[in-house]
Amino acid sequence: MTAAARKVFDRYDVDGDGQLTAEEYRQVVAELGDPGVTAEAAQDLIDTIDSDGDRKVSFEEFRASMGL
Ligand SMILES: [Ca+2]
Ligand SMILES: [Ca+2]
Repeated sequence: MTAAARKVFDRYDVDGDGQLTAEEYRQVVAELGDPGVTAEAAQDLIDTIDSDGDRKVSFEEFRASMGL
């Protein structure tokens, strides 16, 4: 399951720095066909998953959000 989570994470981590930002999330969702996500909505989602308060999502935080 960790490998599957890694795959999803890597897809969203566009610049490959190991952190998901709201901007990267928006970019991927737009590519998937929904350009209507606002910066605010994207940041809200990131903040929901973010547990250390840096407003970005690390792989550990991402995995924890999936219950893994
Ligand atoms: Ca990144
Ligand atoms: Ca974080």
